Amino acid sequence: MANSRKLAAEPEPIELDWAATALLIIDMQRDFMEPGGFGETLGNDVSQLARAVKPIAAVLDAARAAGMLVIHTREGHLPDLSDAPPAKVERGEPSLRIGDPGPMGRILIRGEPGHDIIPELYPLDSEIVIDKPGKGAFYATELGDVLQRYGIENLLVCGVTTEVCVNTTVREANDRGYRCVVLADCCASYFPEFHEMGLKMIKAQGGIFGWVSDSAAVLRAIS
Ligand code: C5J
Repeated sequence: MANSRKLAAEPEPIELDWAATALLIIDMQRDFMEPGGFGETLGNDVSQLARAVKPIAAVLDAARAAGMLVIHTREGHLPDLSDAPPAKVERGEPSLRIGDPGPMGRILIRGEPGHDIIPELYPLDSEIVIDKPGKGAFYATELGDVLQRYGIENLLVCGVTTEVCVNTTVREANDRGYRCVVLADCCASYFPEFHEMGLKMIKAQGGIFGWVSDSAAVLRAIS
């Protein structure tokens, strides 16, 4: 992997020090991706998210081959729900609420099958997995400490959903000084129009929250 090579991106190409860059894969969990999980209980069509899996797998393979730091996140709560605010648990009219038993175990609870990452993108033992109770990956987690420990300055961000956990994490990261490059085809939303808007919000105004690129550009740059 070249130490620093320009990555095609919007609003403009960006030069990254790859040794200071991590791949951050947000919430590619069965609870969001598969029927019977949290996403579907909220009334969403989970098939909308499948399109991101192959592009993420390609970037993940390349990142592993290049020796890049890989971090996976999972949204979920402790079995006693002590980290789940009532305002989150009680919201809306889901068919099953957070903590209720469902076909993949208790909805959005750590340790349950539905909370785990989909097999296609399963973390290696050597990779970092951050469990987060919120939408942003920095809130109430060790992510900030991990990035500092590894000398990370730049994040390639993938995952679901574009406008919720991806956008929230990018905004948190941007405020903490990280350069975030969101990979458009490696993200997805239950609402295609929110996906498009979520990406536009990141790269608007000269890249107010970061940059938007794609899997092909990353493969060209790091392979
Ligand atoms: C949501 C997420 N959509 N990972 N979580 O509730 O985006």
